[in-house]
Amino acid sequence: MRNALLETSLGSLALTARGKVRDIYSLSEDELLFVATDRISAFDHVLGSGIPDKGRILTQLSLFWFDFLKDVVKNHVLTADVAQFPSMLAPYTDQLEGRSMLVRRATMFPVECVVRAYLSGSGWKDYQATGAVCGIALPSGLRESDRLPEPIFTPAAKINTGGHDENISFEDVVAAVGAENANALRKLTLDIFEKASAHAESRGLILADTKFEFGVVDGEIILADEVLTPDSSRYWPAESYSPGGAQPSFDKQYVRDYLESIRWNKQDPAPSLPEEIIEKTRAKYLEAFRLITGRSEL
Ligand code: Q0N
Repeated sequence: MRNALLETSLGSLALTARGKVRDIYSLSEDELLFVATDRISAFDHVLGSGIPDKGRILTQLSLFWFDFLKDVVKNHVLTADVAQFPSMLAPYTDQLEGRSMLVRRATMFPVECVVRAYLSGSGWKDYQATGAVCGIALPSGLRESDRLPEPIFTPAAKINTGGHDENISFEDVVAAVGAENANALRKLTLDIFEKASAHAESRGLILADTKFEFGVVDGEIILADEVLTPDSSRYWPAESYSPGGAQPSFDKQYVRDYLESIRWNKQDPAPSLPEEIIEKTRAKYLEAFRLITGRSEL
């Protein structure tokens, strides 16, 4: 049985942030080390088991998309080649290889830049309650998972670890970052989405929605965080798309179905997963990687 990396430990390096899945270390005033572990979350909890290679798969997917999008927007990646990392990281090569990126430290905007082309998740909830998403009025009579007339910018405010992000209006973004930045973030988000979703579609995948995070370096807005991974996006196989209800999760459906089957109460401690669920889920992440990148090897 393969093993999953659940937690990094890089000696005396300072952990800047630990997300549900990613660990970020401070290297210098200008540089961070971004490490994707094999942790997996479901129903807002990190589970007791990891998915072997998930961090590598998601890092390689992010790198594919950063490169694919580089003519539209600059990004925070300096290098993902461990051999080019500062020599103090050399002892940790086994933990870092394939799953880490040396990135530029940016001043992050306190906004999650979400774009939705289909009505799902919190967008569907808001629409049912108000007929709008983030203050954007939508046609009446839409069903869950329906395609929207056009992709819409539906920003969210970060709520610290745990808890869902809160959908906010464009005016709230203006209040937080100023009108010029708000307009730039909306345009970048929609432009990136248009290019990425055309590629996904050409590979038989619907990109229903995704979330970007941007920051500023030297006065310029750059794309940061992870991009267009199954953790930050909803990908649906075009072939089985069927609006009028929730679509199965491309990557986590085996996990969700298992957790429902054991009637976990969705409180900590989150359960571990049986080997079969881990293997099937790993295969889904690899399938997403293959479909999107056209490559069969990490
Ligand atoms: C940064 N986050 C939130 C872990 C990641 N390039 C950067 N410069 C400065 N800060 C950040 C980045 C980036 N990327 C971003 N924290 C620090 C993203 N979290 C979400 C949870 O998982």
